Amino acid sequence: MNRLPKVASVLILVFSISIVSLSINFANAESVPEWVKNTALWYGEGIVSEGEFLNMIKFLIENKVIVLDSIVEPIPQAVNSQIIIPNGNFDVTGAGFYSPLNLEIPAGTTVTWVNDDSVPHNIQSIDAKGKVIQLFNSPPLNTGDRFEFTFDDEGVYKYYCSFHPWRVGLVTVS
Ligand SMILES: [Cu+2]
Repeated sequence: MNRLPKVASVLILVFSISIVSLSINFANAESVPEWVKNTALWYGEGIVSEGEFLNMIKFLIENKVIVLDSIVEPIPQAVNSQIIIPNGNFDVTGAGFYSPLNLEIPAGTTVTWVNDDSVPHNIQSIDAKGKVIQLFNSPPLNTGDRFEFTFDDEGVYKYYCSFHPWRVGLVTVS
């Protein structure tokens, strides 16, 4: 039996096991039983068969000494999105638009409005004609206050601030 290729393959295997343990999960060397180490050694010396050696690897995997992470596709999750009520939003003559003015999000997204202006504002959902509807309606938001609403259904949602009704924003849910 030619020993060299076998020794080399053991080295490669040990090396790949350490790569696995480094890159996938930490495997504690102290949790590798003595008989496993001996089996690896004896396999290198041609004393134990390849089958026994592979059984030993199987033992290490089954006993979570070698931890293989299963590849799991990330599940798309609803994201949180912010709409900033910027400084100067109250000023009818200024830019100060909601940022973004039309927020586009997937269904299930929680939207947070943040009042970055120096005066209070509120968020009132309105219908196509500009009439307030009870869908998402915030109390007055002081500077730094936040208001959240989760959009579960597709559609184009309009809102305004009842204190400054010239400020109209959109949330488009697809
Ligand atoms: Cu306002």
